[in-house]
Amino acid sequence: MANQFCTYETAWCPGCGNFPIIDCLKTTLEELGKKPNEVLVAAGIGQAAKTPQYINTNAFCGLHGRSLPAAVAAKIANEKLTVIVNTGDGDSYGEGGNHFIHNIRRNIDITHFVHDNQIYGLTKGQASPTSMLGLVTGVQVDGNINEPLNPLLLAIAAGAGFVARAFSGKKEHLIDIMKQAINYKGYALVDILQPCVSFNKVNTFSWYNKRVYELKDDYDYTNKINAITKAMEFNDKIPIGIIYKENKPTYHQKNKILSDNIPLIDKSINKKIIEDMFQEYI
Ligand SMILES: Cc1ncc(C[n+]2csc(CCOP(=O)(O)OP(=O)(O)O)c2C)c(N)n1
Ligand code: SF4
Ligand SMILES: [Mg+2]
Repeated sequence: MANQFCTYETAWCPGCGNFPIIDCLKTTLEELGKKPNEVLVAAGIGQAAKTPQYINTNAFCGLHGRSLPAAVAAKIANEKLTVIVNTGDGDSYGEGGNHFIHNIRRNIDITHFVHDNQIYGLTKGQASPTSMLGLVTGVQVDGNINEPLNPLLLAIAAGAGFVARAFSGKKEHLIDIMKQAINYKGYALVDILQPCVSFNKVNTFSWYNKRVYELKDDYDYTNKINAITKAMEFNDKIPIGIIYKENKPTYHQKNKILSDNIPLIDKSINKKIIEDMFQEYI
């Protein structure tokens, strides 16, 4: 049976690491039994941020760095929607860095899949927040002079309840992590290592393949100190899997108006209160 999330022509380069991610996303949604109208895929601007245009769901592309505010607003308006952000490392951690930190604190029940190619792909190879020190590209000819950000460490420190890493070259594992992230009640971050075959000539499929290893069942992701140590492992070995998980109250559970399980869009409005308020300004 054809996947109801459909296949579209894309503007991505042949061999781009975005292809396995979108394939896995469609399989994940299908296998979770989601219907296209029950899902919103949101993004900002970038190569990864074109994802909403290539999948048959509700879609929103905002400004660069503004994927999370749009996604959060949609979830607050209609908690019945499965809200997924698919966007880049620059969009999430650079231009959107402020939103990243503060939406972790809110713990809204959305899923954040970061296509982390360690580069600004769309704009042809400038260093992103996760680019490695010294990375040379066509526009970064003397090498990146800034220390990379560790998004997993930052997310754990900011209080995220679900923090994971995956690799677009390991599809079965990625689908498993995507399912767990979407089913998690609260903000879930999955940093997905995604080669950009055109502009990042260092962090290639073979570079990641040599380094990534799957966390074993005996790894205790509920231990925050363990998780901090694991999150810092990004050298000759890179762990993939759930790095940290903890159940915490969601934004909807904490908020008096939203905690009754009635979506904001279905709540009745007392027009008299609004009319009286407008009268005060006339
Ligand atoms: C406020 C703002 N700054 C810069 C840009 C230019 N710009 C568009 S996409 C992009 C980089 C995107 O990188 P990333 O989010 O990592 O996505 P990728 O293309 O690598 O998938 C930049 C700098 C912009 N559109 N808006
Ligand atoms: S520039 Fe890089 S990230 Fe963008 S489509 Fe091409 S390979 Fe993919
Ligand atoms: Mg990028």
